Amino acid sequence: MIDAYIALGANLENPYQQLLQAIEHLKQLPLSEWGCVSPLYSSSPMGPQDQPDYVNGVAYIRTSLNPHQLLDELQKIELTQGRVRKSERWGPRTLDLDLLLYGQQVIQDERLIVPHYGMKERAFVLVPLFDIAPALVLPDGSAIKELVRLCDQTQLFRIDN
Ligand code: A4P
Ligand code: MG
Repeated sequence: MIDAYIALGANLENPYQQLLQAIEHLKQLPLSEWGCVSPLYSSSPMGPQDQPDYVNGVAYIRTSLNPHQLLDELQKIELTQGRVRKSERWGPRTLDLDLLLYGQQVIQDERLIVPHYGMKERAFVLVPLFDIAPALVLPDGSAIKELVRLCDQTQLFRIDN
């Protein structure tokens, strides 16, 4: 079993409920054991500003799925929850599930970049990841604790849950 961390994000059609529903789906992943989910946060949009605020969080699972099988499952959940892929980069979505970390593996192919390419700069990923894995070190040696200290958290608000 491999430790995997998954980022959850949504900003359409009751994003808070979208995340709760996604968590229920993640608990049902085949060949996997549910770990936990971070507190959820509200964050202002990165990218185009003419879209609603996001709800973000990070989930931890243990899995025997290989990384591409896991990505397939995450994309199935996105589609179940009404995700329509549009061409606009960083545009609004009902649910985005990104594979942040798959053990200490580094993956770079046409379908998958792991660790996720944006995670080291995004407070809405780093802060919830730190909440559930404060001692985590990325494959490149950077400590989550240090990345959190450096990131801009001014647009991030914890939702009581
Ligand atoms: N892909 C490659 N690596 C991965 C990975 N580690 N995890 C490929 C998941 N997918 C990965 O993804 C496009 C393709 O990326 C997939 O088919 C997969 O093969 P997508 O979900 O269709 O596209 P996307 O998510 O719109 O693109 P992108 O560039 O990944 O968007 P981001 O970077 O996820 O940004 N603001 C706030 N506050 N909070 C947010 O959560 N999210 C975004 C989306 C923009 N602004 C945001 C937030
Ligand atoms: Mg995505």
